[in-house]
Amino acid sequence: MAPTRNKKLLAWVEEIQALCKPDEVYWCDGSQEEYDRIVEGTVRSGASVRVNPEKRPNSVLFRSAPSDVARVEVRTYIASRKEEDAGPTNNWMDPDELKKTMRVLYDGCMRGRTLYVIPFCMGPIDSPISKIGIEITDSPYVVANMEIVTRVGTKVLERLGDDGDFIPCLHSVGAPLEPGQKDVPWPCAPMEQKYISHFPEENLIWSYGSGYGGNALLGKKCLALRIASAMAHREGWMAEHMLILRFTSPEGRQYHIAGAFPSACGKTNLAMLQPTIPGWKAECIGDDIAWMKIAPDGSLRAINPESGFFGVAPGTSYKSNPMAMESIRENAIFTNCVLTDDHDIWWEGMDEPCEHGIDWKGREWTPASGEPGANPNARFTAPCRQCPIICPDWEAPDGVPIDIFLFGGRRTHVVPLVTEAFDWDHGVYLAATAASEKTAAALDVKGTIRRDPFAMHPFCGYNMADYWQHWFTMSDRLGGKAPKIFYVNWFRKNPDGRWLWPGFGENSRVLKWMCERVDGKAEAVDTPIGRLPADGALELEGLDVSAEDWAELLRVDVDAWKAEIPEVEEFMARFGDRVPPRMRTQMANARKRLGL
Ligand code: OXD
Ligand code: MN
Repeated sequence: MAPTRNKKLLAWVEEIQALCKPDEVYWCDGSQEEYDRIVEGTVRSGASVRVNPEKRPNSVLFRSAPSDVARVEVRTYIASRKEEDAGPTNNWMDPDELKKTMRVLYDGCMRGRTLYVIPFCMGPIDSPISKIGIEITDSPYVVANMEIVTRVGTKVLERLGDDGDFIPCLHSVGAPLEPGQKDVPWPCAPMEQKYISHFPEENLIWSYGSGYGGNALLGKKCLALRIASAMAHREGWMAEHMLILRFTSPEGRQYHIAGAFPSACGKTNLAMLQPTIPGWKAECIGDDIAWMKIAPDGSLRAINPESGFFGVAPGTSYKSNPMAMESIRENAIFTNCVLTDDHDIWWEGMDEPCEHGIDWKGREWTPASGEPGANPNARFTAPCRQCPIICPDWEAPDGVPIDIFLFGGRRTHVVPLVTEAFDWDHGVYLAATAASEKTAAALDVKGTIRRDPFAMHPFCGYNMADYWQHWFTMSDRLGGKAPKIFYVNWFRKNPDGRWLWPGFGENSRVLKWMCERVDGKAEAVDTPIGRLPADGALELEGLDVSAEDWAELLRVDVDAWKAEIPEVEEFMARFGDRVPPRMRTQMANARKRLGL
């Protein structure tokens, strides 16, 4: 019996059941008993292996099919009625055409499998900012992950009630089983049958053919960013690809920082920062997504819509991110990591080397194997509550007030350690022209530098130029309560290829300067690209950065900036006359300041 009387939900489940023809239907209640049972089922079927419970209680490792290891941007669609509403950064298809194609694929696609109904809430159950989604999937891996990264089950159906609305999210791995056919550990469909489809005008998600991460855990990138960004545009709020952290001064003044960085720029590390400057404290609220609304007092308040981390594993260590390492000591799901001889997990960049194990493809592995043991986009999934520095207010229904927006990317040259925007509109220009060197989180990104406006290039569910206008409009509504905007680059190198900035916990020094700027306390100097810390304004005491390296970190190479202008303008030209007039003003100002 279905545990709801919600008519829209009952009708949708019935429709999808008739289309996908599963062997059975199971409604998730979100209990621990259910999670344990579903995970145990994957162990018994051979889809996962249990990690040594003495080392990491209640944790498992999955190995995906080698072709299904990351988000597939070429197969991701924004199916708005008009192509120009999707804009040049999205793949577009006519919604009717796309549905026609996908209905053929969905027909009978769950034969031999269970259809799971996952009621989930993005954001705290009692938050007015939260939204409810229902994911239908035939993947127990998806169920287990969704039960960590979102709030799932009976409590969600209770909030939904008999008439409440939800965002339908349909997912299938696209691998029906014939009677008697044995399943493979990681079922999925070939690349040309994968579709990650969004219908922003109907708040609808259809995903087919991939079982991995953002392609399959539909609450995350699909709902909380692509669909939510379009809803936020219509409804006057913000859905951003941002970490949220609380930074508290020795005097107890709290600052809340929301930061957008493309994949593979250390966003999770920054979200779990351990400050090196005496007396300052950092607490994590979220590591990937922020939903923000203007509160009755005029401040911009943010929640983390997720309840778990789905972090990139390689490179995560007690040195780079001790709080993430502490978060994955138990109750974790690992994907595409190495299984060590004592049945623990391992990946490249972990503190201790691994001499021998089973690699992510299930083969015997040693460091001499010539290939990484873990896939570069291997992941850990763990509940936020297990993070030792999770903020006590991380589930506050009204969110936290944002003081600072941070943007950045991975740039080995040109971009200084930190730049403060002259004002909001200049900040929007900096964020819109953000760029980063390439990432392993997406399979199909070409070239080494990619413009990634607001770190939303893969995640904005409508025309990116309209999204910029939305940012301008939000500032008009926020007025004097608008957060200050900064741009950072932790990754600058000297001409010999040596990192100039130690990064990690030392980034707290940069955050402190920003907080002091918010309070009008620290000095800055104007340059053609924005405001940079004045001599001595950013605390360097106890840090081993030579005067020469410091000068290089803040050097504004006007010629290099000039050289980037044509490419920036070419990028903007892709949006044609949708580019907001205020962005054009910023482009003209940028030229003028550089003497062009
Ligand atoms: C992610 C991404 O997985 O941004 O968070 O790719
Ligand atoms: Mn992300």
